[in-house]
Amino acid sequence: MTAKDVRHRVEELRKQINHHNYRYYVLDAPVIPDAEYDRLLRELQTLEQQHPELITPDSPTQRVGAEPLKKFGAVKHEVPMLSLANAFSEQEVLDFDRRVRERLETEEVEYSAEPKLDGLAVSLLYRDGVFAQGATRGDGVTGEDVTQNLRTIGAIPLRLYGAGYPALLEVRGEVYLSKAAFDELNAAARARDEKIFANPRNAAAGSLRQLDPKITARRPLAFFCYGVGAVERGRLPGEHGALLAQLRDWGLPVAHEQKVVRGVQGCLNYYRDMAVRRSRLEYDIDGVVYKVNRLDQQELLGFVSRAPRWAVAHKFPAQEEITEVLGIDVQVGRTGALTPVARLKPMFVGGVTVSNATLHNQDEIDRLDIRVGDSVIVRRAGDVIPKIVSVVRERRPYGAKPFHMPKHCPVCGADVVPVELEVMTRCSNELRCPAQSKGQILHFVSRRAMDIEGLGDKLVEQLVECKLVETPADLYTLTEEQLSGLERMGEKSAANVIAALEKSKTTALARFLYALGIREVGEATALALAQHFGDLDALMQADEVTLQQVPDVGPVVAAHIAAFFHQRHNREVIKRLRAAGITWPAVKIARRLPLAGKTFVLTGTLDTLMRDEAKEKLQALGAKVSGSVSSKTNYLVAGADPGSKFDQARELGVEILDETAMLKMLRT
Ligand code: 5U1
Repeated sequence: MTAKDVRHRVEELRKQINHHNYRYYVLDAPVIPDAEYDRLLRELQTLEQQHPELITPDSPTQRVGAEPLKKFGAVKHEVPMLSLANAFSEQEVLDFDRRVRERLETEEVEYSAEPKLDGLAVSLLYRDGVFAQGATRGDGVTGEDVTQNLRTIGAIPLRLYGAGYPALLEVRGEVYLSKAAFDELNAAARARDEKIFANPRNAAAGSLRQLDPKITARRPLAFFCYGVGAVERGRLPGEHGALLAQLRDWGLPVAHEQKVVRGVQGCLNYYRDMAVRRSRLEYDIDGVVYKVNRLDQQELLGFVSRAPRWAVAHKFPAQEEITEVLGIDVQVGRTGALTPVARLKPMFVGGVTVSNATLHNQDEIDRLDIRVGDSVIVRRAGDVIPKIVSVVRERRPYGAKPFHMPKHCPVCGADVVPVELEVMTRCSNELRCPAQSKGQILHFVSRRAMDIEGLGDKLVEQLVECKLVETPADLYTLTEEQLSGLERMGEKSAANVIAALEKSKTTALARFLYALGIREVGEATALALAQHFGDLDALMQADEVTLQQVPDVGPVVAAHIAAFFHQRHNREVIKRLRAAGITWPAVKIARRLPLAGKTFVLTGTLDTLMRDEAKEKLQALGAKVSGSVSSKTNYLVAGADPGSKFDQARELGVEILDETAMLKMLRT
């Protein structure tokens, strides 16, 4: 190649790589596989190594390489980086909109609505389209020069894409870590026994503020822009939405969820929509931002003490709160598993009051080093169960001792044994531990199992404590006199319970199997077993190899089932239950499961079927029925007044059926 050829090839490669960066980071629509991209980058690196005179600072190869710093320099923001006023309720948003309309003397305002990312605000300065300097927000007037670290972030273009940008353009936005990147980072830290980050925001901030850019380069940071600061020699669109679209065209990623809405109702609808979508976004958000869309109106409104009058952050209820561990209880579950649970000083987090959080097992307690009296940070994201994420060590009270799981069952005092291959421990007293029999019985009577009404938590507790009931079979020996003699049991209630027990005797094989509480046998497996064997005796005699012929039954589940039926005690209980009159209609052995592999979700009120009936019908044909919509859902069956699942399904492009369509599908 001549020197001219090399120069042309280098330019061509840079153009191609920048184009693929744009497709990947901005449009989220890559057109070549990663391996092909890597090949282009390697070819460019090789040519630059052979011809160092061709290297330019905006070359895509020049992201990492700067030497570690002793400390960050200071950067003065020519246009101050403002903060945002917060609104914590719809009323506060209504007030914000009223103030805006009053000042502008207008009836309705158009807003740009955007997700508020939980990351780190930064400013990026482009001179003639080339990334020249990057800084943190700092105090809004002066920030830290993190140029070399920002260069390592793939989503930040080293050269703007396309043409027509101002000679000087300062872009503002947020550096963040996706939830998946955060989990990966923490998993790796855990594997190396290093300190883990409490949340993606801390991880992003910690990663960006590294003096050695090589460390930052190893962290999968991302970037979204949401506005501009200083602009010289160039014109920008007159509306915020159009401005973001222009920045996107210049290769700067903008959140895909950004949209222009009309009036305050448009804002509030956007908030509700984002609150639903939040848990499915790839990144954490702590609220949404509304900005007056017209820039001339923004100018009219101006600022008040470092915050613009034309924008507000509408925050979601706090997802993290600090509280105190009042105690650590150890609960014994239906299968005898011991679970430590932190009793917390109640606090409001993520929209609910939380007063306890599971600690899972001794490993988790050790990992967090959690002690009674500790102040802890509790996180409740979306509708996820609350979780203790870290301990505030500085606030640990003097003398707080490490917690160890008990060696004896806190309910019956029997020895605690480790569960093979798991970090869990179990009470060894399977047959006589009241916690286990109480749990077993509550499961047996539950709605999806034998569906025996009137046997609630308190009554079962009394029955077990008075030794009237030890196994589910004992339930069918109870008399009205025995029941009415118990606390808070009148004659009428006692008669109702006896009637409910009587009614439950006619059931279905699948329900009965589920009610037995065999480990790892949920409703779907119970149904598959019933359909495969057709009768209980055949199932009870099946060995592990035979059991594994049932769809979804693997070696572990097969071992649990075989072990359950092998136990004399269990066979005895089943014998007594059948002797008490429990029967089920013969099960037609399913040969064809036309809906096998299909996942359905049900929402709303169906016209003719109860939801449970619809579920049973679908499952009988091999379908899986799930409680929530995801990318794996094939069909959503929607009745009247569907909930948020309907919107989620629509967004994910899931096929939606009404009851008639579902029934037709069941028939054909
Ligand atoms: N999406 C978004 N986040 N955010 C943060 N827009 C946005 N705008 C901000 C901030 C601090 O400030 C400008 C309104 C000044």
